[in-house]
Order: sequence, then structure tokens, then C-alpha cells
Amino acid sequence: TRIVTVGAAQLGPTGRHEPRSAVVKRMLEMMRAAKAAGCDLIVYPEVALTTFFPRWWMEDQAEIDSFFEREMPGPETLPLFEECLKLGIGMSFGYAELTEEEGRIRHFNTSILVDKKARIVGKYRKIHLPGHADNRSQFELQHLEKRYFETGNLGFGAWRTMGGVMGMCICNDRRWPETYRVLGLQGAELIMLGYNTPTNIPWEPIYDHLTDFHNHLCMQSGAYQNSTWVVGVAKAGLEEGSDFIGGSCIVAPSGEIVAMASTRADELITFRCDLDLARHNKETMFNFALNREPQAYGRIVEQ
Ligand code: CDT
Repeated sequence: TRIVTVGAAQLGPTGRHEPRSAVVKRMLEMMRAAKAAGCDLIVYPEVALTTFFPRWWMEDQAEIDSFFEREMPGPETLPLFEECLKLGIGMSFGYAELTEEEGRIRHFNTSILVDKKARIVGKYRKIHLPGHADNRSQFELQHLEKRYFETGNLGFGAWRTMGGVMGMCICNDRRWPETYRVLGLQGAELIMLGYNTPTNIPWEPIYDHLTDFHNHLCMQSGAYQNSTWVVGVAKAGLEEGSDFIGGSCIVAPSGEIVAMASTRADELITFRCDLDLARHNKETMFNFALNREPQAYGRIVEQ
């Protein structure tokens, strides 16, 4: 057995003017609880440090940038890293990243993986950006990720750390089978992802009644089809008018949900994940080397 005890740290709503220090305090409380519960690793949601700002159309770049982190760790996030080091626990969380690359300012929806020595060992920038870039002002709540973020430019990475092969993706990525497969092809045994998912998409309401079902459906199938653990962590509850689903969960390589949050507030769920369980189906049903037929899959990567 290779046990990695994981804490999925669901966050309840965060207000527009709630300072990062207040969110970090909540995150630290859950980190201490996770350590007390024997966790090796704690996973927080997408854009964990602020409210989920892409719901608003904004034009003032300074206002937009106020939701982004220019350094990681920065002064407000350093306590998370210090506590990681003190407790000897790994962590992953999402944040809006502002960086200068190729001589220009860039904005990404990012998550990082931090090891038990508080070193950033993995970084992922969201590839499947949902929503729209145009102003749909007829709707009180929009979803402007395509306006505020660039498509991630780091690919889907997997990292050998904490005794296993770890992957990350972010929210809408979980709905795409290619995400898990590209991670699975790198041997991922545990995939961490955070999400901010509204119960209602005003311009596309056809499946609103199935939001929770689709949330679990895609993570469970991704876990099973690639024989990997999946840890899905929500920002949940009523946040500035957005009604976000909860349902944070830990999914086993069998596709079964083995732990699930029951509230839509700050809530920690934990599970002892045996990474060796991921090995079974990687060697049998989903032995990729033996059973995949990539010569028939060409259309998947056609533009
Ligand atoms: N954050 C995020 O990616 N949310 C999307 C909802 C998009 S609604 C246009 C999701 O896939 O859950």
C-alpha cells in the first residue's frame, strides 16, 4: 500500500470585499484540522483566495487586476506556505495569476501543488476556459472567464511527489475526457481539481437540474477510465448572488465516491487514498500500452 491521506477543503462563499487575509485564515483553520486528521495533502478550490469575480463585467483594468496574485507566495499567501512547512503537509489551491511573460502582462487561472517542505513542485494553468468574452449585460450574473484569462500554456502536467504521480486540472477541465486521458498517459494516480460551478447558467439553462449529477458523472468516469484517484473541491454556497454547488468529493480509481461534503460551507472531508489501488486497472482493463488503439483516435486531435 501507498497511503496518501487527502483532505478536500471545500470553501463556502467569499464576498467581493472579503480580504485575502480572512480567506487565508479559513484555509489555515482547515489545514490544521486536516493535519489533526492525519492528512498528507490538503486540496482547496479554484480561485480560492477571492470571490469568483468572472461573474461581473468589469472594464477598469486595475479593478480586474485586484483579484489577481502577482507573486506566489506573496505577503498574504505566505502564511499558507509557512503553515505547510510547520505541519509537514502538502497543499494545492487555485488562484488568478498575473505574470509578465514574453514581454507582456498575462492572466491565467492557475493552480499549484506544494510539497510538504512548502516548495511549489507543480503549476497548472487552466486550459478549458468556459463562458464567454462578450458582455451579456441582460444577465445579472455572467461567466467571463474567456475575457479575463488566457488559455493555459503549460499543458496538463503530472508530478512525482508525495509518493505518487500527481496531476492537476481546474473546474471546466473536468468535463473533458481528454484532460484525464492526457494525465492518465503520464501515469497520474491522483488528480486534484477545484471548481466554482453555478447551479444556473442563464443563457444555457437546459441542464440546470442536472448540475450535481454532471459534476460527479464526469469526475467518476475520469477516475475509472484512467484508474486514478480524483479529488474535486468546490467553492460552494450563495456567493454574491451566484448559487454554487457543493458536492466536493474524493473518487476512487473504481469510479466510486468514497467521501463527499454534505454542506455548502467551509467543510473538510478526508480519505486514506491507497495509490496502489490505482495500479490495478492500469495493469489490466486500462493497460494503455496493451489495449489502447491510438491509430483510430486521430480525429481527437484534429483542429
Ligand atoms: N469555473 C468553471 O469552470 N465553471 C464552469 C461553469 C461554467 S458556466 C458557463 C464549470 O464547468 O463548472
